[in-house]
Amino acid sequence: MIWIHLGECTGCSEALLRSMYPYVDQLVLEVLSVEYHETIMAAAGQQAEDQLHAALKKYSGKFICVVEGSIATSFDGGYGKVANRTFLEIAQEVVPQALATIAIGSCASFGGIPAAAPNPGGYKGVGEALGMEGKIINIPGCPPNPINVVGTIVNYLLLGKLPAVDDKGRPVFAYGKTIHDQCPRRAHFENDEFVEEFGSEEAALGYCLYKVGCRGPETYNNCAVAKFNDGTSWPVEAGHPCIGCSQPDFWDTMTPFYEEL
Ligand code: FSX
Ligand code: SF4
Ligand code: F3S
Repeated sequence: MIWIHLGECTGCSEALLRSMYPYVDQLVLEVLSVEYHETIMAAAGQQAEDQLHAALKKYSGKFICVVEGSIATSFDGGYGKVANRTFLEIAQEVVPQALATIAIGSCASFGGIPAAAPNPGGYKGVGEALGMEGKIINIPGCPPNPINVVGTIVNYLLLGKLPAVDDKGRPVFAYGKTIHDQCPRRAHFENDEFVEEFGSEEAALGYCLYKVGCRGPETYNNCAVAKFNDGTSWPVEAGHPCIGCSQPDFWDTMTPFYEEL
């Protein structure tokens, strides 16, 4: 695996470090050969650059590429660089050589926060920026659930193929249903039992968060059943509305937060 970082916050990598089934140490030490990952590799500077190019030479056509972050396309890609090369140049070099490419996070999938209006850098998701839409698997979420990333990779390792995807390139096993359709607060929605103010009695009773801005009805993701951090919790369980972090055009179409759509 070669993992490249472009325009993002590294939350996707942070999420992956909390992977379980398998835990990240097993994943990195026993399951995958991680040839390049800026956050967790020991190398830095020229040594890191040399490692990327050595790995590309050795594994061209045989590696899984994971891209974290979106790509600046305005001003010849001038809004984002690593080692004096633009994100666009780096992605154009690495992605076409991969056996399969996984766009991890909403940034890599659809542009995400770097692409929020007015988007001076012209940030785009990887598929769109490279003209490779439909050839890249998208695992959106800001950050995505590591279960969905690992599930996609393990599916490939076990079955030799990527999982079935929808028309936005998202694996159906994870993004086939809305948050709303899997939400434990759904009965409150149907019964007109809503939280209208945080800290209220209705909030303590676990009523539906629609009126304080929940985007669960238009967000496709499996947070309600997969949960985060070893199944500990997820936004709505913690009392916070879903902000639609995995949808295309998150951030612009989901803000202002905390207001009913
Ligand atoms: Fe951050 Fe990843 Fe959000 Fe983006 O996650 S958690 S800004 S989807 O690319 O690092
Ligand atoms: Fe739907 Fe959100 Fe209400 Fe859950 S809290 S039932 S996802 S609107
Ligand atoms: Fe994101 Fe909503 Fe899940 S905000 S983490 S898609 S509950």
